[in-house]
Amino acid sequence: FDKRKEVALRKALIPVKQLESSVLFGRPLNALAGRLKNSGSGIIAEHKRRSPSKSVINQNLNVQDVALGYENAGVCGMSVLTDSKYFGGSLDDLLVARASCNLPLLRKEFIINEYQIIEAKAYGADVILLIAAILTADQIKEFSELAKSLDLNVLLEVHNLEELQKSIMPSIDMLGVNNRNLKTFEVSLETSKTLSQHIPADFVKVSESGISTIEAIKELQPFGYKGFLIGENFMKTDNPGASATE
Ligand code: IGP
Repeated sequence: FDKRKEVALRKALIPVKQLESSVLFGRPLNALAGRLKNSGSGIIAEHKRRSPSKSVINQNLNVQDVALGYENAGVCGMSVLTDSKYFGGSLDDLLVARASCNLPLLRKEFIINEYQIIEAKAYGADVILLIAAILTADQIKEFSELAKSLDLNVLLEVHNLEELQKSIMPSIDMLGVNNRNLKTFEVSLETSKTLSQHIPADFVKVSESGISTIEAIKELQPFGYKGFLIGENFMKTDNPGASATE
């Protein structure tokens, strides 16, 4: 996993002290969890240029237009892929999104180190993603507690019962069920449906990936889902904001 090298290099370039001096570091949290709870549609719209499952989705858009479009569409939050290797994203994308809109922003990244959480705050994120499949329960606890201390929301992503059970802890705000199997790329909304009954009621439930219709959202709402993370379906169009408006 050369994410480790990437993070070490960035840390050598920009030490923690410097991140902490970012004007964005002391920014008050724009909480996504609260917005999802009180919303009818609960859409978290993603900026995603390409992916390992689909290769190119859209390379012709700029982050500012996408962020403004999503904000005008009235979505609850925006997710910004910052991984470059698999998704063609960057921390710069997060920064541009932050400068362009007032939506709660999720840093979509493979977080394996505390440094990336401090970075998320310094570059304007309100929420971090933690992926249970690549973390131990101890790491999830450590990372989510650090995020809380920085006034960040935590979205914890699971794909099966085992991952869910090791991850339930009070420092998690939102539980995301990824409908896409990250190994086979197979997508099924059934994953969200079957796991929902094992998620305690005090977590905001988010269904992630493979959602492309209003019908899918309506199908998932009775299972308690308040948030719907949608990328490709919006990003494959010329105007992602307009498609998020429906
Ligand atoms: C969005 P989709 O199928 O609407 O483009 O999916 C989002 O759920 C997906 O990008 C995602 C993801 C991730 C990407 C979910 N979990 C973890 C990278 C890493």
